[in-house]
Amino acid sequence: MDCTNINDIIKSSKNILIISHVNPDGDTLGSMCGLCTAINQNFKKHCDMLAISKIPSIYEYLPNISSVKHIEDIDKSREYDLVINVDVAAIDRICDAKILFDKAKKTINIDHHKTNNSYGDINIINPDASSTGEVLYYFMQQSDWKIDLDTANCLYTAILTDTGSFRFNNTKPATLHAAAELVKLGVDPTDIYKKVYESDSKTLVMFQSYCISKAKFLDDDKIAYTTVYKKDMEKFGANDECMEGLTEKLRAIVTTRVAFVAKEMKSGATKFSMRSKFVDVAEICGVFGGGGHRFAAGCTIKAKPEDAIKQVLKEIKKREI
Ligand SMILES: [Mn+2]
Repeated sequence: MDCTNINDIIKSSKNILIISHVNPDGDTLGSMCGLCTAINQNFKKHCDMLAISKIPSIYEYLPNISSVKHIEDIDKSREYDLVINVDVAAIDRICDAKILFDKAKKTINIDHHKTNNSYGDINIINPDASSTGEVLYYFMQQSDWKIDLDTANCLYTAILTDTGSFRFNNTKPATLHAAAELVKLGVDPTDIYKKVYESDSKTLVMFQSYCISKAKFLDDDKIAYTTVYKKDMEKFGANDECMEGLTEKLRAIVTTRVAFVAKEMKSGATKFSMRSKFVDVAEICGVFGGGGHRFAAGCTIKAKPEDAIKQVLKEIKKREI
C-alpha cells in the first residue's frame, strides 16, 4: 500500500467526502467518523460525511456523527476533489450517491469484503480483516497518522460491531491486536459495550420476543426462521432498527445450522437476512442476487413471503448444512 501517495492526495484535496453504505452499521459509521476525525487531526482538513439511509440511534455517541449529511440534503451536482467510500462492498451500496463518486477527481475505496471488485482509483482492501475499522487502524498506523481518543473510539466501535463483540470467526490475532492498541489509546471497552449492546428499546425487545415466539423449525431444528409481516411492524410500532440481531438469536439455538428472517417489504417483495454456522450463506443468497459473508448474508426476492421462503428453503436443502 502506498501511504505517501494517499497522504499527498489528501493534502492536495480542497474538499473531501466520505460515504458510508446504505442501511448503515457500526463498521461503516465508525469507519466514516473515525476517518473524518483522523483527517481533521492529521491534516487540519474538514471532510463532509454522507449517510444513505437512517443512522440507527445507538450510534449517536460516535464523535462528529451529528455533522453527517443525509443523501436528501446534499448537493448532488458538486464535484469533490476526493471521495472515499468506507465498508462499501459494491458501488450500488451507495445508491444515488454514486453520482458524487463518479464525478470526483479521485476516489479511494476502503473495505474488507472479499467480493469488493476494487472499483476505486485507489483501493485499500483486506479480505482477511474483520472490519473496515481494522483496515483503517493498520492503514493509519502504517501512514504514521496520530490516532486521538475520538478516532480510537470510532475504530473500536467498527471492529466491535463487525465481530459481534469479538465472537465471530473473523476475529483474528490482528483484530485483537488492533483492539488492544485502541484500548491503550484510552478506549473504555465497558463503556462502548454498554452503548452498543445495552441500549435496546423496550419496543425492540418486545417485538423480537414476538418474532421468535412464532419461529418455525425444520429438519430436526437445523433450520430456524421467522417471518416478519408489515402488520407485525405496525402492531408493535417497530422500525428497521428493531430487526437488529434478530437472526443471530435464532442462530444461537444449539440445534440451528441455518437461520433466517424473512421480512415483508412495503413493495411486496421479501427481504432475507440469513446466518449460518457452517454452510456458505453468501452463496445461497447469491443465487437470488444478494450476497455478504460466508456466515452472514442477505438477499431480496420479488415475491410474497410464503413463495419467497419456499424458494429459499429449496436452495438451502440442496446443500449439506
Ligand atoms: Mn464491515
